[in-house]
Amino acid sequence: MSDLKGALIGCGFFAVNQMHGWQDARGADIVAICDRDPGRLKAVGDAFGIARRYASADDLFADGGFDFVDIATTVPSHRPLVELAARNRIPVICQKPFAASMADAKAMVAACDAAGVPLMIHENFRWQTPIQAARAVIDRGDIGTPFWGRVSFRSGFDVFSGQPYLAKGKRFIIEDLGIHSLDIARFLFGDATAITARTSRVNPAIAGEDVATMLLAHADGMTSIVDCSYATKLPVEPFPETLLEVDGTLGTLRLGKDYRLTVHGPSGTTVSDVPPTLLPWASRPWHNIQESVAAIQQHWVNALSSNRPPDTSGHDNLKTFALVEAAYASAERGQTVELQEFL
Ligand code: NAD
Ligand code: 89V
Repeated sequence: MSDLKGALIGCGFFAVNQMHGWQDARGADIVAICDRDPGRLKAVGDAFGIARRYASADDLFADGGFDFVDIATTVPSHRPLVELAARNRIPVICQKPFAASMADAKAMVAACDAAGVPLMIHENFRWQTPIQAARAVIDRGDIGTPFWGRVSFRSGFDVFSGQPYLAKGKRFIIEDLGIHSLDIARFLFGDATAITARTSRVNPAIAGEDVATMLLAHADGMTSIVDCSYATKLPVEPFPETLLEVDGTLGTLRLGKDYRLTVHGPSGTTVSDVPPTLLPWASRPWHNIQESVAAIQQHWVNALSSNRPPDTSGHDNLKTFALVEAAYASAERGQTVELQEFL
Protein backbone atom coordinates (compact mmCIF):
# COMPACT_ATOMS: atom_id res chain seq x y z
CA MET A 1 0.00 0.00 0.00
CA SER A 2 1.30 3.48 -0.81
CA ASP A 3 1.99 5.96 1.97
CA LEU A 4 -0.82 8.19 3.20
CA LYS A 5 -0.42 11.82 2.16
CA GLY A 6 -0.96 14.44 4.84
CA ALA A 7 -1.27 18.22 5.04
CA LEU A 8 -0.37 20.23 8.14
CA ILE A 9 -2.03 23.53 9.10
CA GLY A 10 -0.22 25.77 11.59
CA CYS A 11 3.58 25.92 11.40
CA GLY A 12 4.24 27.41 14.84
CA PHE A 13 6.20 26.48 17.95
CA PHE A 14 4.90 22.94 18.42
CA ALA A 15 4.29 21.98 14.78
CA VAL A 16 8.05 21.53 14.32
CA ASN A 17 7.84 18.48 16.58
CA GLN A 18 4.89 17.19 14.59
CA MET A 19 6.80 17.62 11.33
CA HIS A 20 9.72 15.63 12.77
CA GLY A 21 7.24 13.00 13.95
CA TRP A 22 5.78 12.75 10.44
CA GLN A 23 9.28 12.30 9.00
CA ASP A 24 9.73 9.33 11.37
CA ALA A 25 6.27 7.86 10.75
CA ARG A 26 6.03 4.66 8.74
CA GLY A 27 3.27 4.92 6.13
CA ALA A 28 2.67 8.67 5.92
CA ASP A 29 4.28 11.76 4.39
CA ILE A 30 3.41 15.44 4.68
CA VAL A 31 2.94 16.82 1.16
CA ALA A 32 1.58 20.31 1.89
CA ILE A 33 1.67 22.87 4.69
CA CYS A 34 -0.33 25.97 5.54
CA ASP A 35 0.18 28.99 7.79
CA ARG A 36 -1.19 32.49 7.54
CA ASP A 37 2.17 33.78 8.82
CA PRO A 38 4.56 33.84 5.80
CA GLY A 39 7.65 33.68 8.02
CA ARG A 40 6.50 30.48 9.77
CA LEU A 41 5.41 28.97 6.44
CA LYS A 42 8.84 29.58 4.92
CA ALA A 43 10.77 28.42 7.99
CA VAL A 44 8.94 25.07 8.23
CA GLY A 45 8.70 24.60 4.45
CA ASP A 46 12.45 25.12 4.05
CA ALA A 47 13.41 23.05 7.11
CA PHE A 48 11.37 20.04 5.97
CA GLY A 49 11.61 20.43 2.19
CA ILE A 50 7.88 20.93 1.58
CA ALA A 51 7.20 22.64 -1.76
CA ARG A 52 3.40 23.00 -1.55
CA ARG A 53 2.80 25.95 0.77
CA TYR A 54 -0.46 27.79 1.47
CA ALA A 55 -1.35 30.97 3.32
CA SER A 56 -5.02 29.97 3.45
CA ALA A 57 -6.62 26.69 4.51
CA ASP A 58 -9.42 27.24 1.96
CA ASP A 59 -6.84 27.26 -0.83
CA LEU A 60 -5.13 24.17 0.60
CA PHE A 61 -8.38 22.20 0.56
CA ALA A 62 -9.35 23.56 -2.86
CA ASP A 63 -6.15 22.07 -4.31
CA GLY A 64 -6.54 18.82 -2.30
CA GLY A 65 -4.28 15.85 -3.02
CA PHE A 66 -3.96 14.60 0.57
CA ASP A 67 -5.59 11.83 2.64
CA PHE A 68 -5.61 13.53 6.06
CA VAL A 69 -4.98 16.90 7.67
CA ASP A 70 -3.10 17.65 10.89
CA ILE A 71 -4.28 20.86 12.59
CA ALA A 72 -1.50 22.34 14.73
CA THR A 73 -2.97 25.79 15.30
CA THR A 74 -4.09 27.30 18.63
CA VAL A 75 -7.63 26.86 19.88
CA PRO A 76 -9.59 29.72 18.19
CA SER A 77 -9.18 28.12 14.75
CA HIS A 78 -9.82 24.49 15.81
CA ARG A 79 -13.58 24.43 15.15
CA PRO A 80 -13.56 26.23 11.77
CA LEU A 81 -10.64 24.15 10.49
CA VAL A 82 -12.06 20.80 11.65
CA GLU A 83 -15.40 21.72 10.06
CA LEU A 84 -13.58 22.68 6.86
CA ALA A 85 -11.90 19.26 6.84
CA ALA A 86 -15.26 17.56 7.43
CA ARG A 87 -16.88 19.49 4.57
CA ASN A 88 -14.06 18.23 2.34
CA ARG A 89 -14.44 14.68 3.76
CA ILE A 90 -10.81 14.59 4.91
CA PRO A 91 -9.84 12.64 8.09
CA VAL A 92 -8.53 15.09 10.64
CA ILE A 93 -6.20 15.37 13.63
CA CYS A 94 -6.70 18.39 15.87
CA GLN A 95 -4.31 19.58 18.58
CA LYS A 96 -5.47 19.85 22.18
CA PRO A 97 -7.20 21.70 23.77
CA PHE A 98 -10.12 20.38 21.71
CA ALA A 99 -12.06 23.64 21.43
CA ALA A 100 -13.00 26.95 23.00
CA SER A 101 -16.14 25.44 24.55
CA MET A 102 -17.90 22.12 25.06
CA ALA A 103 -20.54 23.19 22.52
CA ASP A 104 -17.81 23.74 19.89
CA ALA A 105 -16.19 20.37 20.67
CA LYS A 106 -19.53 18.56 20.32
CA ALA A 107 -20.22 20.38 17.03
CA MET A 108 -16.81 19.27 15.71
CA VAL A 109 -17.52 15.64 16.59
CA ALA A 110 -20.98 15.87 15.00
CA ALA A 111 -19.54 17.41 11.80
CA CYS A 112 -16.98 14.62 11.43
CA ASP A 113 -19.57 11.93 12.21
CA ALA A 114 -21.97 13.39 9.63
CA ALA A 115 -19.19 13.46 7.03
CA GLY A 116 -18.06 9.95 7.97
CA VAL A 117 -14.46 11.05 8.64
CA PRO A 118 -12.29 10.06 11.63
CA LEU A 119 -11.29 12.78 14.09
CA MET A 120 -8.36 12.33 16.48
CA ILE A 121 -7.39 14.83 19.16
CA HIS A 122 -3.61 15.08 19.48
CA GLU A 123 -3.64 14.15 23.18
CA ASN A 124 -0.13 12.77 23.35
CA PHE A 125 0.80 12.58 27.05
CA ARG A 126 -0.77 9.13 27.50
CA TRP A 127 1.67 7.94 24.80
CA GLN A 128 4.73 8.82 26.89
CA THR A 129 6.91 5.77 27.62
CA PRO A 130 6.69 6.10 31.44
CA ILE A 131 2.89 6.48 31.35
CA GLN A 132 2.59 3.44 29.09
CA ALA A 133 4.87 1.52 31.48
CA ALA A 134 2.62 2.39 34.44
CA ARG A 135 -0.48 1.33 32.51
CA ALA A 136 1.18 -2.03 31.69
CA VAL A 137 1.82 -2.67 35.41
CA ILE A 138 -1.83 -1.95 36.23
CA ASP A 139 -3.08 -4.09 33.32
CA ARG A 140 -0.90 -7.02 34.44
CA GLY A 141 -2.58 -6.90 37.86
CA ASP A 142 0.78 -6.55 39.65
CA ILE A 143 -0.73 -4.20 42.25
CA GLY A 144 -4.22 -5.69 42.26
CA THR A 145 -7.23 -3.43 41.73
CA PRO A 146 -6.33 0.27 42.01
CA PHE A 147 -8.45 2.14 44.57
CA TRP A 148 -6.55 5.46 44.82
CA GLY A 149 -4.28 7.38 42.48
CA ARG A 150 -2.44 10.64 41.96
CA VAL A 151 -1.28 12.29 38.74
CA SER A 152 1.06 15.15 39.55
CA PHE A 153 2.83 17.79 37.43
CA ARG A 154 4.62 20.46 39.48
CA SER A 155 7.14 22.75 37.82
CA GLY A 156 8.60 26.24 37.68
CA PHE A 157 9.61 25.97 34.01
CA ASP A 158 9.20 29.09 31.87
CA VAL A 159 6.66 27.93 29.30
CA PHE A 160 5.77 31.50 28.40
CA SER A 161 8.90 32.29 26.38
CA GLY A 162 8.12 29.56 23.81
CA GLN A 163 4.33 29.95 24.01
CA PRO A 164 3.59 33.62 24.89
CA TYR A 165 -0.19 33.15 24.40
CA LEU A 166 -0.21 30.98 27.54
CA ALA A 167 0.35 34.10 29.68
CA LYS A 168 -2.59 35.95 28.17
CA GLY A 169 -5.60 33.65 28.45
CA LYS A 170 -8.15 33.88 31.29
CA ARG A 171 -7.69 30.12 31.57
CA PHE A 172 -4.19 28.68 31.77
CA ILE A 173 -2.95 25.59 33.54
CA ILE A 174 -6.02 23.32 33.54
CA GLU A 175 -6.80 24.08 29.90
CA ASP A 176 -3.21 23.79 28.66
CA LEU A 177 -1.42 21.28 30.89
CA GLY A 178 -3.99 19.88 33.32
CA ILE A 179 -5.88 18.62 30.28
CA HIS A 180 -3.00 16.16 29.72
CA SER A 181 -2.98 15.11 33.39
CA LEU A 182 -6.75 14.62 33.40
CA ASP A 183 -6.45 12.47 30.28
CA ILE A 184 -3.74 10.39 31.97
CA ALA A 185 -6.09 9.90 34.96
CA ARG A 186 -8.80 8.63 32.59
CA PHE A 187 -6.27 6.43 30.77
CA LEU A 188 -5.03 4.81 33.99
CA PHE A 189 -8.10 4.84 36.24
CA GLY A 190 -11.11 4.94 33.89
CA ASP A 191 -13.73 7.59 33.27
CA ALA A 192 -14.66 10.08 35.94
CA THR A 193 -18.15 10.96 37.12
CA ALA A 194 -17.48 14.04 39.28
CA ILE A 195 -14.72 16.56 40.01
CA THR A 196 -13.91 19.04 42.77
CA ALA A 197 -11.29 21.67 41.93
CA ARG A 198 -9.46 24.56 43.56
CA THR A 199 -7.29 26.94 41.56
CA SER A 200 -5.04 29.91 42.24
CA ARG A 201 -2.71 32.28 40.43
CA VAL A 202 0.72 32.69 42.01
CA ASN A 203 2.55 34.39 39.11
CA PRO A 204 1.24 37.99 38.94
CA ALA A 205 2.52 38.44 35.38
CA ILE A 206 -0.03 36.07 33.82
CA ALA A 207 -3.80 36.28 33.38
CA GLY A 208 -4.92 32.74 34.20
CA GLU A 209 -4.54 30.24 37.02
CA ASP A 210 -1.15 28.53 37.38
CA VAL A 211 -1.99 26.12 40.22
CA ALA A 212 -4.83 23.58 40.28
CA THR A 213 -5.76 20.74 42.61
CA MET A 214 -8.52 18.41 41.47
CA LEU A 215 -10.25 15.48 43.16
CA LEU A 216 -11.88 12.99 40.80
CA ALA A 217 -14.53 10.35 41.50
CA HIS A 218 -14.17 7.54 38.97
CA ALA A 219 -17.00 5.38 37.65
CA ASP A 220 -15.69 2.24 39.37
CA GLY A 221 -15.56 3.89 42.81
CA MET A 222 -11.85 4.77 42.62
CA THR A 223 -10.65 8.20 43.79
CA SER A 224 -7.80 10.16 42.24
CA ILE A 225 -6.05 13.48 42.73
CA VAL A 226 -4.78 15.42 39.73
CA ASP A 227 -2.56 18.34 40.70
CA CYS A 228 -0.59 20.71 38.53
CA SER A 229 1.47 23.83 39.04
CA TYR A 230 3.76 26.12 37.09
CA ALA A 231 4.61 28.05 40.28
CA THR A 232 6.61 25.31 42.01
CA LYS A 233 10.30 26.04 42.48
CA LEU A 234 12.09 22.75 43.15
CA PRO A 235 15.84 22.23 43.65
CA VAL A 236 15.96 20.27 40.37
CA GLU A 237 13.43 21.36 37.74
CA PRO A 238 11.38 18.30 36.69
CA PHE A 239 9.69 19.73 33.55
CA PRO A 240 7.94 18.03 31.80
CA GLU A 241 7.69 14.93 33.97
CA THR A 242 4.36 13.63 35.21
CA LEU A 243 4.67 11.76 38.51
CA LEU A 244 2.28 9.00 39.52
CA GLU A 245 1.14 7.27 42.70
CA VAL A 246 -1.26 4.34 42.53
CA ASP A 247 -2.42 2.26 45.48
CA GLY A 248 -3.99 -1.11 44.64
CA THR A 249 -5.47 -3.97 46.65
CA LEU A 250 -2.21 -5.97 46.33
CA GLY A 251 0.47 -3.28 46.21
CA THR A 252 1.59 0.12 45.02
CA LEU A 253 3.12 1.85 42.01
CA ARG A 254 5.18 5.02 42.16
CA LEU A 255 6.54 6.83 39.09
CA GLY A 256 9.11 9.21 40.52
CA LYS A 257 11.50 11.84 39.22
CA ASP A 258 13.89 10.81 36.43
CA TYR A 259 11.39 8.26 35.14
CA ARG A 260 11.98 5.80 38.00
CA LEU A 261 9.21 3.26 38.43
CA THR A 262 8.84 1.44 41.74
CA VAL A 263 6.33 -1.39 41.94
CA HIS A 264 5.62 -3.16 45.18
CA GLY A 265 3.44 -6.28 45.22
CA PRO A 266 3.07 -9.79 46.61
CA SER A 267 6.22 -10.96 44.82
CA GLY A 268 8.42 -8.14 46.17
CA THR A 269 9.62 -4.72 45.08
CA THR A 270 11.08 -3.82 41.68
CA VAL A 271 12.69 -0.52 40.75
CA SER A 272 13.18 0.13 37.04
CA ASP A 273 14.05 3.04 34.78
CA VAL A 274 11.40 3.81 32.15
CA PRO A 275 12.87 6.85 30.37
CA PRO A 276 11.68 8.13 27.01
CA THR A 277 13.92 7.53 24.03
CA LEU A 278 15.91 10.60 23.03
CA LEU A 279 14.96 10.67 19.34
CA PRO A 280 17.67 12.03 16.99
CA TRP A 281 15.76 15.30 16.45
CA ALA A 282 14.68 15.70 20.08
CA SER A 283 16.20 17.86 22.79
CA ARG A 284 16.11 17.63 26.58
CA PRO A 285 13.96 18.26 28.56
CA TRP A 286 11.30 18.09 25.83
CA HIS A 287 12.24 14.59 24.62
CA ASN A 288 9.52 12.91 26.70
CA ILE A 289 6.85 14.98 24.96
CA GLN A 290 8.58 14.75 21.59
CA GLU A 291 8.68 10.95 21.69
CA SER A 292 4.96 10.87 22.48
CA VAL A 293 4.25 13.06 19.44
CA ALA A 294 5.92 10.50 17.18
CA ALA A 295 4.01 7.70 18.96
CA ILE A 296 0.54 9.24 18.63
CA GLN A 297 1.15 10.13 14.98
CA GLN A 298 2.21 6.54 14.21
CA HIS A 299 -0.94 5.40 16.05
CA TRP A 300 -3.02 7.65 13.74
CA VAL A 301 -1.40 6.13 10.62
CA ASN A 302 -2.02 2.61 11.92
CA ALA A 303 -5.63 3.39 12.88
CA LEU A 304 -6.44 5.16 9.60
CA SER A 305 -4.83 2.41 7.50
CA SER A 306 -6.82 -0.29 9.25
CA ASN A 307 -10.11 1.62 9.56
CA ARG A 308 -10.03 1.62 13.37
CA PRO A 309 -10.96 4.63 15.50
CA PRO A 310 -7.91 6.20 17.18
CA ASP A 311 -7.70 5.86 20.97
CA THR A 312 -8.06 9.62 21.50
CA SER A 313 -10.89 10.04 19.01
CA GLY A 314 -13.11 13.10 19.18
CA HIS A 315 -15.72 11.03 21.04
CA ASP A 316 -13.12 9.86 23.58
CA ASN A 317 -11.63 13.31 24.08
CA LEU A 318 -15.03 14.88 24.81
CA LYS A 319 -14.71 13.07 28.16
CA THR A 320 -11.31 14.63 28.87
CA PHE A 321 -12.48 18.05 27.72
CA ALA A 322 -15.62 17.75 29.90
CA LEU A 323 -13.28 17.30 32.88
CA VAL A 324 -11.57 20.59 32.01
CA GLU A 325 -14.89 22.42 31.76
CA ALA A 326 -16.19 20.80 34.96
CA ALA A 327 -12.96 21.66 36.82
CA TYR A 328 -13.33 25.35 35.98
CA ALA A 329 -17.01 25.24 36.94
CA SER A 330 -16.16 23.54 40.24
CA ALA A 331 -13.45 26.08 41.10
CA GLU A 332 -15.80 28.96 40.29
CA ARG A 333 -18.79 27.56 42.19
CA GLY A 334 -16.78 26.20 45.11
CA GLN A 335 -18.55 22.85 44.88
CA THR A 336 -18.33 19.39 43.33
CA VAL A 337 -19.53 19.18 39.72
CA GLU A 338 -21.01 16.08 38.09
CA LEU A 339 -19.51 15.34 34.65
CA GLN A 340 -22.98 14.58 33.31
CA GLU A 341 -23.67 18.33 33.24
CA PHE A 342 -21.12 18.73 30.43
CA LEU A 343 -21.37 15.49 28.46
P1 NAD B 1 1.84 28.90 17.81
O1 NAD B 1 1.06 30.16 18.02
O2 NAD B 1 3.31 28.94 17.99
O3 NAD B 1 1.56 28.32 16.36
C1 NAD B 1 0.29 28.32 15.76
C2 NAD B 1 0.49 28.64 14.28
O4 NAD B 1 -0.78 28.49 13.64
C3 NAD B 1 0.96 30.05 14.00
O5 NAD B 1 2.11 30.01 13.18
C4 NAD B 1 -0.22 30.73 13.33
O6 NAD B 1 0.15 31.69 12.36
C5 NAD B 1 -0.92 29.53 12.69
N1 NAD B 1 -2.38 29.71 12.47
C6 NAD B 1 -3.31 30.04 13.40
N2 NAD B 1 -4.54 30.06 12.84
C7 NAD B 1 -4.37 29.72 11.54
C8 NAD B 1 -5.28 29.55 10.46
N3 NAD B 1 -6.59 29.73 10.59
N4 NAD B 1 -4.78 29.19 9.26
C9 NAD B 1 -3.44 28.99 9.09
N5 NAD B 1 -2.53 29.15 10.09
C10 NAD B 1 -3.00 29.50 11.30
O7 NAD B 1 1.16 27.83 18.78
P2 NAD B 1 1.82 26.48 19.35
O8 NAD B 1 2.51 26.77 20.63
O9 NAD B 1 2.55 25.78 18.27
O10 NAD B 1 0.50 25.67 19.76
C11 NAD B 1 -0.35 25.14 18.77
C12 NAD B 1 -1.28 24.14 19.43
O11 NAD B 1 -0.48 23.06 19.93
C13 NAD B 1 -2.04 24.68 20.64
O12 NAD B 1 -3.36 24.19 20.61
C14 NAD B 1 -1.27 24.13 21.84
O13 NAD B 1 -2.08 23.91 22.99
C15 NAD B 1 -0.80 22.82 21.29
N6 NAD B 1 0.39 22.27 21.96
C16 NAD B 1 0.37 20.96 22.24
C17 NAD B 1 1.44 20.37 22.87
C18 NAD B 1 1.36 18.90 23.16
O14 NAD B 1 2.24 18.33 23.80
N7 NAD B 1 0.33 18.21 22.69
C19 NAD B 1 2.55 21.13 23.24
C20 NAD B 1 2.56 22.49 22.91
C21 NAD B 1 1.47 23.05 22.26
O1 89V C 1 1.93 20.19 26.32
C1 89V C 1 1.54 21.33 26.18
O2 89V C 1 0.43 21.52 25.78
C2 89V C 1 2.47 22.51 26.38
C3 89V C 1 3.23 22.55 27.67
C4 89V C 1 3.84 21.25 28.11
C5 89V C 1 4.30 23.59 27.59
O3 89V C 1 2.33 22.99 28.66
O4 89V C 1 1.72 23.68 26.21
